[in-house]
Amino acid sequence: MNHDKFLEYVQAENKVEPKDMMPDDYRKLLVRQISQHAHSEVVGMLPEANWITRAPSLRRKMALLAKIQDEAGHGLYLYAATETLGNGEIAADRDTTYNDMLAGKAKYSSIFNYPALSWADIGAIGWLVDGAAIMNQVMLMGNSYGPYSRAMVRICKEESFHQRQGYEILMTLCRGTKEQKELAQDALNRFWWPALMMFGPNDEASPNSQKSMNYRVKRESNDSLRQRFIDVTVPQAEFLGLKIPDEQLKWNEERQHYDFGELPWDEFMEVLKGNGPANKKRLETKRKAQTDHAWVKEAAIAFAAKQKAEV
Ligand code: BYC
Repeated sequence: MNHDKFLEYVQAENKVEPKDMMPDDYRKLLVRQISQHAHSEVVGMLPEANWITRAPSLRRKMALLAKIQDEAGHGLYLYAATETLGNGEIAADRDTTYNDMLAGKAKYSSIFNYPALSWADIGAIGWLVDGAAIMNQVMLMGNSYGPYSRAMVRICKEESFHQRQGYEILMTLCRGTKEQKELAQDALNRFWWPALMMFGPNDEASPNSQKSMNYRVKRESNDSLRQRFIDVTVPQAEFLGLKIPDEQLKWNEERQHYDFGELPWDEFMEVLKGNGPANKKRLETKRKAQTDHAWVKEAAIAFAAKQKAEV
């Protein structure tokens, strides 16, 4: 299949499977995006793991543990989907992609470079971070690469539970004492803009969008998903009785959308360069785990080899 035929094939809503012919730039685009998505899932476990021992009740602790385990599972499906793309010339094995992340060469979502400072942040992460992730991932369920698209279906179901557990934490805090409501407002103040930046740069500053749209990997633009997220989230904040920290936020009757202020793009660029509040800590933690827990991997490989020999 030549390049034009391939484009026609994906644009007619057909799925591409691992053994199908595909152009190299399609393969590379997917390796980049799916592996970065996987890195986001496993780095994203860190801010929340920080609160497992301090969850305010057994029920909250169990829900948080289950959520964090789900994120590890999402990482696993996504690394596995990435691995289906390796072809001898383009490396997609887990060691290569993971080491690129540890070396700071591959990105993970900017949002995970912000710390979780209070219990209310765990609520804000579920509500806003998982909420933004679902908005993006529902769109990705329709992407043209079969294994990625199928992984998204399952991930979205689990993310929906994550979003609700976060919103429920905030509902409880907002119905509690004045101090508890202040904690919730403070979490919203700190997580609002970083959550909006999860959708990536504005469309005119997004170098990968055009190709990704042509190949039907991205189905909607960064700005259109961001707008939809704002439109659904503002009423949720109002229901909680919280104020979104944007003086320019206003319903626009003509557009039938909320208008909103300029995002702090300088901060976004700094976070992407590795200078966010927690970038160094996140990578150090993952590098240390790689060394300290190398024995787990070695033991698993030895066990698998022993089982194979016994068959
Ligand atoms: N952070 O041309 P653009 C979760 C990069 S985790 C960092 O628009 P694209 C969860 C972008 O990679 C779910 N980097 O790119 C887990 C590109 O650089 P490279 C996370 C960003 O790919 C635990 C450059 O900027 N979701 O739910 O067309 C606990 C230019 O951007 C960001 C995903 O990973 C960012 N925010 O569009 C709780 C979704 N934005 O790669 C929750 C999968 C942009 O050329 N990814 N960049 O060096 C995507 O959908 C797309 O890659 C993006 C960006 C929409 C993020």
